[in-house]
Amino acid sequence: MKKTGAKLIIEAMKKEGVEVIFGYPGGSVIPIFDELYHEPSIHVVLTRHEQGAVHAADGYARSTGKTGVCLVTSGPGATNTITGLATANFDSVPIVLLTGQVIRPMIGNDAFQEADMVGISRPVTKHNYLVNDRAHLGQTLKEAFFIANSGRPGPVVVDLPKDVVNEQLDDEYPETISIRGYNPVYVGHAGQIKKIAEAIKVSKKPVFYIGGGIHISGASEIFRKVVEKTKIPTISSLMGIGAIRSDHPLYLGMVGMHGTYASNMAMTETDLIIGIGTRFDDRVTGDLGKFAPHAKIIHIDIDPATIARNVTVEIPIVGDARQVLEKLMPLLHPADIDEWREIVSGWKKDYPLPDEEGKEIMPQRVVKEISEIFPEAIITTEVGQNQMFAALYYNFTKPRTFLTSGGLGTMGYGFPAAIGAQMGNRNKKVIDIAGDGSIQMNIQELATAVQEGLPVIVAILNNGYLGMVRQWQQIFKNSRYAATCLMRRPECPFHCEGKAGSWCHLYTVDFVKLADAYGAVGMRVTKPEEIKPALEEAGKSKDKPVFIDFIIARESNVFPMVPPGAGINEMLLGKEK
Ligand SMILES: Cc1ncc(C[n+]2csc(CCOP(=O)(O)OP(=O)(O)O)c2C)c(N)n1
Repeated sequence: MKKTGAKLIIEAMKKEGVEVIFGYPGGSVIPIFDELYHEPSIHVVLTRHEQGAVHAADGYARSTGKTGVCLVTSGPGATNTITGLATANFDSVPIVLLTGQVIRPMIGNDAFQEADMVGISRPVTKHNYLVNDRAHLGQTLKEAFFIANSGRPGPVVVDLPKDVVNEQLDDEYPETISIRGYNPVYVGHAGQIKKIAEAIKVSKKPVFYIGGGIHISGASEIFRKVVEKTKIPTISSLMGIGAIRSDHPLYLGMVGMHGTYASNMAMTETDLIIGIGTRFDDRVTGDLGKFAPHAKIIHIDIDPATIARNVTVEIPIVGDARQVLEKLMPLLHPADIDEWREIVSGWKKDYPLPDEEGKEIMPQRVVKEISEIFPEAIITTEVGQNQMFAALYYNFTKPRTFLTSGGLGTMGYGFPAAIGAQMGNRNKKVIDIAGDGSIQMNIQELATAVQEGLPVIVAILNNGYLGMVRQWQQIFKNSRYAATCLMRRPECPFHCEGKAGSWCHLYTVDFVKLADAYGAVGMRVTKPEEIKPALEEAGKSKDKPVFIDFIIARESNVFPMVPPGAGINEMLLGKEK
């Protein structure tokens, strides 16, 4: 029987197991939304901005491992997704984005709401398609889902001209596919895997260094067994957080620009790095010339293009982290490294994370209380100090519970991602740890969360500044706070030098009223002793988002901090060290 392209798209969604689509309609996708109107098995979440839709699909995908799906219109709808695509691409998140396109005869004619989505999205997607033949639609969708969530996952765009969507054809969604030239390698080379075990045997100071690939491949369980067996100290990138319990005795914490003292020192002193599912990003390595000077590097990754891109690797292994670790496990023995373990434990004990207390609310304390009251929450973050405080001070115990924009560093990610995560995990607590700058980037999604009845908590660490940039200005620009004060008014002195004065308007967006205006719950917390009761109260909400506006110390900083261009062992440790 003949069916429209739109009908085939819905058939594809059902066969791919899609339960939720995040989207925003427009003229060129009306026929697809119309089909969804008739399809009760797929829930459509109407976000308030296309960027919100992609981040929500991203949060859904990161927290569940399933593919996030988005549907937006042509032109501005499509271009509004670019930041979300780039965010997902950097962090290897599977998303299928369907974009409307003008009818085929109009393509290239500057038609109303036309944008060359394939051209624009190419550098920020794993793959993209323009479907210019109705007969190719099913095959293309099948490929899109396969590519998005296989190998190194990533976002795939399918651009759909409206006439293709409307055209009728007698076809079915294909059951199988094969894509020429696309054959991700999952099983690592057995000989190379044996070499890992041999390298560990002779190493005196080995470390595991793990990244987001551990979550993606579902390797955290086997990885923990490997750690228990070998007793090798473990370091993670921002993306690897949660793969092993934050309070595990062998876990040294996050490495890099805001890494812990123990991780940064261990990475500098180690003689063997076993890197798994990680990119050796510049935020991790600091000055490459000073990075891990004594180390032999083993690099396991599913993406051959990632291996040895930034560092010199002696044992490269292309493969899926879980499969490689499963093969490695029987070859391993407890590492004979008592002395090394003592050294790293000493660093851990002697240089704990700074813990500031005072009359004002300290952000570290807010995150720690969140961790105590909601020990198994899914935490999303925005970008800035809030992100680093969350990474460092929340006690993560499970994989896929820390959702953060690592590679692109996208402000405005956390709140829509929390919405997506809550859609995929209705029984879990989802908390966005936010800055007062970032939260305003996608604050309109409050309406989405209210409409969907999602009890997401947004903990705003409100310092009245674009805090992370201000921290850099304080340290490297002699406290010249150019364009980072969110309270600045025309009557402020031209050079305020960062010193609060009589002219200071202690202005803040009234997040409480704003939450109220949207139909959510708003609270303001100004004293340390109010933190806990407020969080407990917020935890009681069952069907409404809660904004908690924590008015924190204006100039608190994240330490340790590695200055740009320095080696990661050359950390600034904060005031007291
Ligand atoms: C979309 C976007 N624009 C700009 C930046 C640069 N940036 C990084 S951190 C930061 C400050 C964030 O301020 P806020 O959200 O208030 O968080 P805080 O650092 O105070 O916790 C800025 C502007 C970014 N990462 N993303």
